[in-house]
Amino acid sequence: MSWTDQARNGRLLIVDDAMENIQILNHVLGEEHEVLFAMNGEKALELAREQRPDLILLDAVMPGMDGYEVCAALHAAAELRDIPIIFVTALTTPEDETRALESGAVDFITKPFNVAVVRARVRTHLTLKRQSDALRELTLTDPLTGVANRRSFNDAIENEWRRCGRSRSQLSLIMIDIDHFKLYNDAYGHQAGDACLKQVAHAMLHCAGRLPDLVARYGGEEFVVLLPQVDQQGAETVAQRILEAVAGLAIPHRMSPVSDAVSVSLGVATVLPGEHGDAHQLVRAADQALYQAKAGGRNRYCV
Ligand code: GH3
Ligand code: MG
Ligand code: MG
Ligand code: MG
Repeated sequence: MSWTDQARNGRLLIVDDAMENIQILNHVLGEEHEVLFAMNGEKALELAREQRPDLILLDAVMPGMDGYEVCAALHAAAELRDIPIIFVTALTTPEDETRALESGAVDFITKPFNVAVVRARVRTHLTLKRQSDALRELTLTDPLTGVANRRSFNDAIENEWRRCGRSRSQLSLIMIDIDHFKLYNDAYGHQAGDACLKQVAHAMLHCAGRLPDLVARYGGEEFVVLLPQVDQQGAETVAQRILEAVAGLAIPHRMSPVSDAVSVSLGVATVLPGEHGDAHQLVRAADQALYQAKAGGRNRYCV
């Protein structure tokens, strides 16, 4: 088995203004991949946005937006930037090829092409794309619980701070800390502690179900839930839901002075991000509210 053998069943977007060229490429690649096609640059961008192909095969010379412009537009969009682009073109000079690579293409295939070479190159780039996606996923995920890690949270809060600032909408943050977790480990052992962390993390995922919401492990037995475009009342509702969901897990905690079962304390904060201040301010506010919840007896949320 060659190293690219797993690179089948990719979703490819073929962009060419000539139907005949699309048909040829579809014939070459359609058997082992899902093929979408667009006959102009605008349609290509629309499809890329809607269907998120794994790879784009792009013609250079087209009326209207040409391939270089499509390439530049794809690279300007953060969510499309990582889709690899292979130029497939009748242009053949080193200058054409250089320009394509400098515009962000990963490869350059000249027409007329060899069928086997096109298949092999597509597989190679799909393999590389899958490997880089997997690595990226690893850098953003907490290995124990499977939720986002702190790095991912740091990126998200900075992005959402800017985004909510632009749209003049509120940004809420909940910090969650498991109560008397040291005693839990002492009573049941570290492995049971790990299993408890997983269960609590999963329970929180169900409480913050909307797409822009982010549940992350902030460290040790502390989690955060970031809620873009959610006001204080909405954030309190989520906090209450988390309290109930964790109680609903009914994980016995015989040494807890607070409850018979594992409980959490939560700090809720909401801001309207503006020109002044930064994301740290929101983290500090949630942390202070969490401190209040701990001082006030635990197993509760404070604002
Ligand atoms: P409080 O109610 O004030 O939060 O008390 P606490 O005992 O939860 O707080 P403290 O910060 O003293 O202890 C946190 C404990 O969490 C200590 C540490 O052993 C445990 N912990 C942190 N990370 C992990 C982990 O990955 N696995 C397990 N099993 N335990 C962890
Ligand atoms: Mg053309
Ligand atoms: Mg803690
Ligand atoms: Mg704790």
